[in-house]
Amino acid sequence: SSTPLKVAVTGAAGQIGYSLLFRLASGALLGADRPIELRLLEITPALKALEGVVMELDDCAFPTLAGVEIGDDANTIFDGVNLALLVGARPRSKGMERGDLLSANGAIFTAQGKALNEVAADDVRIGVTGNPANTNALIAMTNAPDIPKERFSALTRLDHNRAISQLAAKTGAAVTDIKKMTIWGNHSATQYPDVFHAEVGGRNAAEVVGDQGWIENDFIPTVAKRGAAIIEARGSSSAASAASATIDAARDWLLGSASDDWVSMAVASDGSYGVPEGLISSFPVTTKDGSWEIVQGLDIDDFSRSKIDASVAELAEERDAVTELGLI
Ligand code: NAX
Repeated sequence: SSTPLKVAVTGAAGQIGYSLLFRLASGALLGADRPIELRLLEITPALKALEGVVMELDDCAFPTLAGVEIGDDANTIFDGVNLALLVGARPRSKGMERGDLLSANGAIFTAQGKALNEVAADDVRIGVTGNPANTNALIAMTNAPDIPKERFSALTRLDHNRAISQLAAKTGAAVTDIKKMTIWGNHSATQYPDVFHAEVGGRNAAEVVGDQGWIENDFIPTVAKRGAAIIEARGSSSAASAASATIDAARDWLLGSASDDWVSMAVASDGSYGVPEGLISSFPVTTKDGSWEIVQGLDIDDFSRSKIDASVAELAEERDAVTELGLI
């Protein structure tokens, strides 16, 4: 169809926004034949900087960019959007307690959930990148009662891509030879990147690696702490890779995952794999026509069970904290 897809991006003047908008506008989401219209939400003090970014978008003369609207009012910006990428969030500043961080983000994601509920298109899909992503998605979902719960997801695709990259480097395989990677749980240091169901060139990845020590002491912590390593090296948090993963996740959600593979998405649990219903937790999912399904029937051994349980326990704690704060 040549009707532009209306895509909202929040935090559009931020670091991730600076990579994300240009990729979206150049056709990385839906290809060169489908125009998109960008709806960019920022806080008032960042609108001037955002105007500069829009000048640069104009200067790219992207054939697939059908229009750009910017503003600081969610009800205006989210009006009729088909896809909302919620990237903007309140970062943890020095001396900020966990509860303060959850309240600050709670204010953002309750308001944005309500606005989406009011004005988004009937087919809207919402992807949350801003941290704490899983719990922010839970807050937005709970504050948007008229939007089906399965339309909300939080981003663990960056973790998924990091895990593929690490496994490819270890085994000497190409990233395209790695299939069925899974991130379980929270997008945090407790996440569990699972190679036991992954494949390298069609063979079981754990068997190809043949080194439980590497999996436990190298692979898992490297993937889980990659964000911190990037900050240490670059002086700022991952941005281009986060933007790329945000697009990968949205593209696969809308257009479907490959038939011989799955992807990781944090979605509302239906109780699968013992994850309490309603928590936004990362699972292996297949996607098709804008819907996702949790991959069923995977054997979870004791090692994986304890890792999944630990991350899910953290999600339950975050949910309890935002419940106590009255945000959900
Ligand atoms: P920046 O601080 O560069 O940009 C955030 C932008 O959001 C700012 O321009 C700010 O003005 C805006 N903003 C704040 N409140 C807003 C509101 N109520 N409405 C609209 N805009 C608002 O951060 P950046 O590096 O772009 O990261 C954005 C978020 O992504 C952070 O929460 C970060 O922690 C998170 N990340 C999530 C990742 C993931 O894999 N899920 C990985 C990368 C990143 O760390």
